[in-house]
Amino acid sequence: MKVAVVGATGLVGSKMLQVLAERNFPVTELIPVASEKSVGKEVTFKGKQYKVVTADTAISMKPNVALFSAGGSTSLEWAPKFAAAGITVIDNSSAWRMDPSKKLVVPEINGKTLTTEDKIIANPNCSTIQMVLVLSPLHELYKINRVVVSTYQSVTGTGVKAVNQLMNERKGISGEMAYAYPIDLNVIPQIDVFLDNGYTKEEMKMVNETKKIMGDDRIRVTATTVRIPVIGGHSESVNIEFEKDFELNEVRKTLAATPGVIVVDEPSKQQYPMPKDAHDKDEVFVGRIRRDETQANTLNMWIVADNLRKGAATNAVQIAEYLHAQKMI
Ligand code: 2RA
Repeated sequence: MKVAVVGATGLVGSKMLQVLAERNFPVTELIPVASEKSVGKEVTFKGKQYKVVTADTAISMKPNVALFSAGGSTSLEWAPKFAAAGITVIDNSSAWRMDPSKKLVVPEINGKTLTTEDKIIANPNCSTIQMVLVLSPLHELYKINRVVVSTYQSVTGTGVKAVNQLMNERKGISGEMAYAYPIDLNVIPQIDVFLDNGYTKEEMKMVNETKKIMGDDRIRVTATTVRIPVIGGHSESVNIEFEKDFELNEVRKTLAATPGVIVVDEPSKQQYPMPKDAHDKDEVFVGRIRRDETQANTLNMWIVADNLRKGAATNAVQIAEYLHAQKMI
């Protein structure tokens, strides 16, 4: 497989290279793509150096698949050009996610809906992926009516500039700010821009993407998304109201048997998921599983995952793996 990674020098792009190598995706030629100012720089993949090229050059090299993580405007401009050249695009930006003609894919949930017609495939938002992976098997059993989620999101979701802001603040160095406020020793209840309804774009991604991935518009989701001074991953406090009642043991067993999900839930031993432990892992961790005692058929849980892995690079590579296994690329 010839594989292009568009945005290869960014946080998610570099993680894509790492995940492709770790999972032994059959890359015969890597084509790293980045903005003009990075062209000519080299990236290392499996011990070999590859020169960064422009998107135009990448198209002329005819990769089988292109993993995009270079922001929405690059995707809007370039994904259709790659697709028109017959190259399947897996896009990590929000540009195509809610386009009714594009699939929004978490392979474990709706990978099977993909066909060779899908030339631009959207990778969901990080905070949505880790939540739906846990919600999906429970929805099948008990049918979800409503989800109330609050997130505690890593600065890595914003990018290198935000990681630098946090580290500089820790060292007392003043530098470029990714956020309007200090992030160290602080919590910022705003991720992305505010919309007319008073919610942020990140919050509405969780609402809308959940319905699309799970294929059920009746699931009601309300979200509060918050940035915290952490780098290991995103954490989520999730309250789920089901139509049917559940047994806690069955919930735990179901989640423990769900591919990609690890249950860490032993309160007596102070065992629960934390971003420090989820960092650089591909799995989604769930714990603090307990009944909401204030109303019927309602569950509380705590979900943690490395947003650069299952929340971005790993999910994108898993889509590519699925397409390759099905001989669609
Ligand atoms: C964030 N959801 O954490 C974004 C990244 N896609 O800011």
